[in-house]
Amino acid sequence: MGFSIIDGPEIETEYNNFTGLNIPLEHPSREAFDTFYLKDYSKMLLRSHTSPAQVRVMKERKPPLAVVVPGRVYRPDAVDASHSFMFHQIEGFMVDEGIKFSDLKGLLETFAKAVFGNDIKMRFRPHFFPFTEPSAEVDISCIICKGKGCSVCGRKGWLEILGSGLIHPNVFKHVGIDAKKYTGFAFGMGVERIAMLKYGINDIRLFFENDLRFLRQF
Ligand code: 2NL
Repeated sequence: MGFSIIDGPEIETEYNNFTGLNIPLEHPSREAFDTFYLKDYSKMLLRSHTSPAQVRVMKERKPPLAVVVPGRVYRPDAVDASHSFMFHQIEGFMVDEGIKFSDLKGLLETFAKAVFGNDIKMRFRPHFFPFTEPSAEVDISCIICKGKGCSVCGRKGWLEILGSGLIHPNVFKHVGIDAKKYTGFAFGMGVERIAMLKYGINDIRLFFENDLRFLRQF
């Protein structure tokens, strides 16, 4: 689809991880409880999402832009079957004149059908992210019960696969892109979560235990 694949550093500034993304100073995700800081409340941290790499790209390059950023992210969560202190995200964004929500919708539907099959349904659910407005979470019809309701989807018939939205004008201001001229969309997803849904993996720790029998079965 013409997206450039870009890397960013895993050690980031507080500015790129939070402030540039319109995440307010009092936001709970900034606390040491939810983010690994290198020294006590220093300005450097382990990125808690891949978005700071997108902030870097927007500062360095001019629109039109179409970029995806895969990579490791870190959060001080207690490890269990669905949480790990390190996991992977893929985020993407597109910025140009006249980018619309329907562009995002078409892209994500193509993605969801390529990964989960042509017969899935997709829905957008209104949500809040500080860095997008409007924001939406995206669900697909449950791949196990086809939407009827089962234990995998918690009887809802839908599975959340990612978050998305139109880039907030305050983010454009921080990176020096003219929000009157340009619009854009962005989306982000957890790589392990997508793989766990697609392949029916019930424990995230399997990805990181280095047992090659686990990886070789795919
Ligand atoms: C989720 C949600 C999202 C973005 C990531 C983004 C990046 C920039 C500006 C605006 Cl630089 N947005 N990224 C937007 C919406 C959702 O991720 O649940 N990820 C696992």
